[in-house]
Amino acid sequence: QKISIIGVPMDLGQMRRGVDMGPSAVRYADLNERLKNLNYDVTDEGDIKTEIKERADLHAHTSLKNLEAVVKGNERLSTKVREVVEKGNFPLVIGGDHSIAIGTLAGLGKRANNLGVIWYDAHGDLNTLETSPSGNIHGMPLAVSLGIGHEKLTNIGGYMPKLKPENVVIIGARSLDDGEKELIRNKGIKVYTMHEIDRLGMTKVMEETISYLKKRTDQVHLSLDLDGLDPREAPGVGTPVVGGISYRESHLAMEMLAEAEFITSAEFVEINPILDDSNKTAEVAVALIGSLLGEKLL
Ligand code: DIR
Ligand code: MN
Ligand code: MN
Ligand code: MN
Repeated sequence: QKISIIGVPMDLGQMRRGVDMGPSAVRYADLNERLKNLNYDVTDEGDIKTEIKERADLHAHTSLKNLEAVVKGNERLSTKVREVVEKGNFPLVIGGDHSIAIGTLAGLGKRANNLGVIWYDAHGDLNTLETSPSGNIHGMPLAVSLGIGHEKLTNIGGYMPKLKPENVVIIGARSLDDGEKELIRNKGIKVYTMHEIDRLGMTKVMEETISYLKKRTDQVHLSLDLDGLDPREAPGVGTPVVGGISYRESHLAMEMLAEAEFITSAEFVEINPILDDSNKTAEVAVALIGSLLGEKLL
């Protein structure tokens, strides 16, 4: 099978610098090599152009920070993802902050009848301009993909919505804003918070997630925010939250997804080498990508 790596050096969806270096950090951690050893035919598509860093435009008539630049970068990403899917390759998107999920899902959704998503994250990313405590678009991509939010964001790729709420499973949540909790209840979105992960164990969480999505979707995208993991093991993220998913649990989750053979695209986001301990977080990302794509211990 063919894999296309797409780097997205986007850092305008949040306020901390350095996450634009995520794609380089992951390449430096030997992503390509790792995938070639698994006998994939790998194409590195390079990086999507993102705007020159003029942060938090003071002139914007909106408190959605860097809206125009985030929209432009995501339009380009959406086009690239669609091209990659059309040539039959598996898109592997490397961020960059989580606002890039808007473009990834826009590119994927056009081709799928019933796109499913696993949102592996400490956060819900279900904010809107009205509910956001920060105005940071990286806290909004899941809401946007459901068609909820500023129309410049929801219309990226020229259609909306990209996703149905019943086709989403959130795993690892432990920092949800009030408006996000309300949206989860109103839309009936399936969520495994850290509480359920502790109670049921990751094995059961993944078994349930896989059978839930297999029943109702024809393609499944994994959107993995490295802050879903515990900051002890993935320290290079902009918004760490204690009490997260362990490296071992994450590794198991990826292996179970590989066994289920139903992931059709993936993205790994929020890797910030400036906040990292050496290049640990990028290395964790590459190890998880390896497992997700079929690496075995024996
Ligand atoms: C917070 C943080 N809920 C916000 N979100 C983050 O700004 O909307 N998402 N960090 O990954
Ligand atoms: Mn996120
Ligand atoms: Mn997060
Ligand atoms: Mn393992």
